Amino acid sequence: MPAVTRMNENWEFRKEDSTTKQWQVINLPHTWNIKDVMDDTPGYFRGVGVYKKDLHVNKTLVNKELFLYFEGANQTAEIFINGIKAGHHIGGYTGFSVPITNYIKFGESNEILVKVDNSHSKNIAPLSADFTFYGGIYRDVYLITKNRLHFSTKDAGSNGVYISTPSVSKEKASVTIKGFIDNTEKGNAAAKILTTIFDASGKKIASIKSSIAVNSNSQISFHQTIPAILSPELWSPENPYLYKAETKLIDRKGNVVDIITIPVGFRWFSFDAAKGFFLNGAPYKLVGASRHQDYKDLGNAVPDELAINDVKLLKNMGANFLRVAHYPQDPSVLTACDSLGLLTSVEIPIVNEITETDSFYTNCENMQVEMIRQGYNHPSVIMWCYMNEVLLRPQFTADKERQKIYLANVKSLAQRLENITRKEDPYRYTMMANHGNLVQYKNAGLLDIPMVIGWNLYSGWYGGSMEEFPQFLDDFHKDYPSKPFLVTEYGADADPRIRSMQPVRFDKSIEYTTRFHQYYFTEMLKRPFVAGAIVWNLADFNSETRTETMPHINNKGLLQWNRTPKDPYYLYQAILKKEPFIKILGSCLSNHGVADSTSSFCYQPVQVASNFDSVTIFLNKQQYSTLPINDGLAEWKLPFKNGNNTVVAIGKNSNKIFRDSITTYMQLQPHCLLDEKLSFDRINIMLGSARHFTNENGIWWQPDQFYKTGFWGSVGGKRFKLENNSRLPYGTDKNIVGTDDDPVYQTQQVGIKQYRLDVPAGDYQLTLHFAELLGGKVKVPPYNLNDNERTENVVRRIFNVRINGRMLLNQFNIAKEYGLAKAVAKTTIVTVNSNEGLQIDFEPVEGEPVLNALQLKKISSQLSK
Ligand code: GCB
Ligand code: CA
Repeated sequence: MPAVTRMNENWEFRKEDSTTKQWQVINLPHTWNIKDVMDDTPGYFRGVGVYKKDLHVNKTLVNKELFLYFEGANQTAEIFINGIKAGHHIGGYTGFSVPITNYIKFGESNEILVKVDNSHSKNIAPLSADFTFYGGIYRDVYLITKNRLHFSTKDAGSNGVYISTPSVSKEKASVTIKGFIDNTEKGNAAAKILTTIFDASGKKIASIKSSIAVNSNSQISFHQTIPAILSPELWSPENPYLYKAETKLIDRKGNVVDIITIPVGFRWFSFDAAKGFFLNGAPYKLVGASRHQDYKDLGNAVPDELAINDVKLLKNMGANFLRVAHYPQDPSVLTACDSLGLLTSVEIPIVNEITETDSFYTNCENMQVEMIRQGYNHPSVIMWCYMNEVLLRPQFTADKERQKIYLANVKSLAQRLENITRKEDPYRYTMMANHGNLVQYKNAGLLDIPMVIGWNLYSGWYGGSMEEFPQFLDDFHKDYPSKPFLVTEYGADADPRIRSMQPVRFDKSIEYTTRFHQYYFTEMLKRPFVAGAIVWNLADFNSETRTETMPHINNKGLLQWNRTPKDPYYLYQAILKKEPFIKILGSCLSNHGVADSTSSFCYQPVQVASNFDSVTIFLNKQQYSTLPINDGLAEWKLPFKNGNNTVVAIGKNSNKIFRDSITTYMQLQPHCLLDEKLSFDRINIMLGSARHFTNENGIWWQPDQFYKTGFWGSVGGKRFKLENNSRLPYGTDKNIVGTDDDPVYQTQQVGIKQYRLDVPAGDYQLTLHFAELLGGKVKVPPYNLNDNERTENVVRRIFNVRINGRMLLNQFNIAKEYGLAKAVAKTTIVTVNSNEGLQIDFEPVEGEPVLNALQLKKISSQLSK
């Protein structure tokens, strides 16, 4: 019998070029990029990493065939056994098997050495993308021991046996089994292949036996058909019923020499351009999300349990679809989709652009074949895909004639991949995902190639308005009435630390994003011709080149990078779940708020996501209104008091009451800082935005206001806004060096004259925060359609800052003293006398003064002295 042993433990690792030459003991999965993708220095190590391990091979195995199986190493790997090269692989996202028998010393210890290289290669996809190309052996490695007569391990990293269900109906289903057998014995072999189908309870329901003969040192293919399994129990996300096919290879003497077990799901499906997707004969809207494979603190080196947990989280959201994007992922993902019930699409990582070389094309074709053969046996897969937004960065923009050739090459590569896919797997659909430039894809002839079109649409996020989204859906359907399509991506960033009472496009607030999802999803539900609604993305993920509020992270996840749910996740649960659901949205309740003028209450918005018709809300045992739930949500404004507050939301249906409750400690800040009813001890203010920001340590920053006598706020100036930038509502998207609280520094008030805080007498610690936001070359991450780089003029800015008349900063020049986009904090102690308040004056010397943020903390009160 064959044996498969996981070989993750006790490897040694070092970077090839490292000066120390020190080996470090590690376990797989492993990546060398966990830290450097998160630091303030742009870029991350892309080069060669070397792994080695001693493998003792028992003498008893001398008549066996041994293979190493790598589930994934990014992005090329060379394997050496006892110093001799045994194999190599190109492409970071598919598995591969390396025959090692000929290099092994039996009964001894053998050195396995693997060189992995994640350098940029113009011949290997992806060339560029909005995600990080972490290097390493980042998935499991196995040692496979087989008999000399065995199901082939040479077939594109597959297990050598392929099951299809060419025709399925309620009445009956057929099963075909195909595969390859290798014989490395000295003599010819005669054998039997026995495939048995078991139902989920383990009952044998069908079987087929065939005889084969294989010459020495050769391979044969085989083919079996089980014509009819009657009244099959159908597979669907709602009922992921799996049969099991067990294919045995039995030698002349009757010994089982190899065995492959494959899950079988009986289902049929189709896409209809007018009516959308159909599963098992009924209309079925595909709803789900894409998943990237990385995880906080682990990079792409994620153990199977966490990958499987992602599938569970998606399933538990009420979804029925996973877009495995933008590359094939760990095999455990598709296995989990089969058994938990999620339909899937899988794609190879051709993203943004191609290279016009034969080796690029061949590598893409190989990836496509590996993806299909390795994923073939998963009933969850319904589509094989091959390009994502391939015209996002069309090369040769300055030379239109040359660009025509480039576009023709993109098209011919698409056609090659399409042809291969249809040949490899006639039972699934093909798809490619495009960004929202219809005309560009139409003119390039790309809309005619795949069977299904995916659209990645972001109006109302990167630019434009949300209303352009349904318009696009209608326009495309009108233009291409016979082309099935789905929305393969839509989403908006939600930085879990940012909230806003006045959410606007691209402010990264949770509130804007919740609204965005509600709107987009509702519009897709209204349109049967939209086959699917696939959120970008299930979880936040690393994209090293991104900066913005959380540098290096794309925050479009419904879950945070560590998989903590954000509000939009609950919104989907409310809309999709069949069982009663009611959830008070967490981010709406910050622990801080500004009291109203009576200083007794602070009115806070409270959102509840639910699938009840209406929900009644209680705060501190007092009942407030019952509101209808519209598209999954209702929102109240409730008066929170200082101290503990308990919110209860209640939904009723005919026979039962369902509730959710939360208790939150609210620290009310007085409306007027002089107010004695609520003691004031600190205030943290961000200028230049309408955001609230709570950092990792729970420090709450509130937005600025204009000063009025008796209160606090800024005098003069305006919010910093980048000129000619239609994407950012305010502030900069630059990474601010030296802080994790980037949003505190990314916005500012320009031309500020004064900051005044009417505070009681006492000693205070005052901190002023600055960063020079303008100047220098800015690399713009790949999603920006207009330019890859912008150059900002350096402004000359010199100013003085006085605190109650005393000079704190004389001739202050942030850029000169600290550099650009660097967090600068200036702290001082001030004594404020009665009826004096605190006044900070900004005096321009050259250019306009700025202030990014301010913190005031009471040290003592003079009254209590
Ligand atoms: C896209 C890309 C995806 C990006 C996403 C975004 O269209 O397909 O790779 O991450 O947009 O967040 O901008
Ligand atoms: Ca795995």
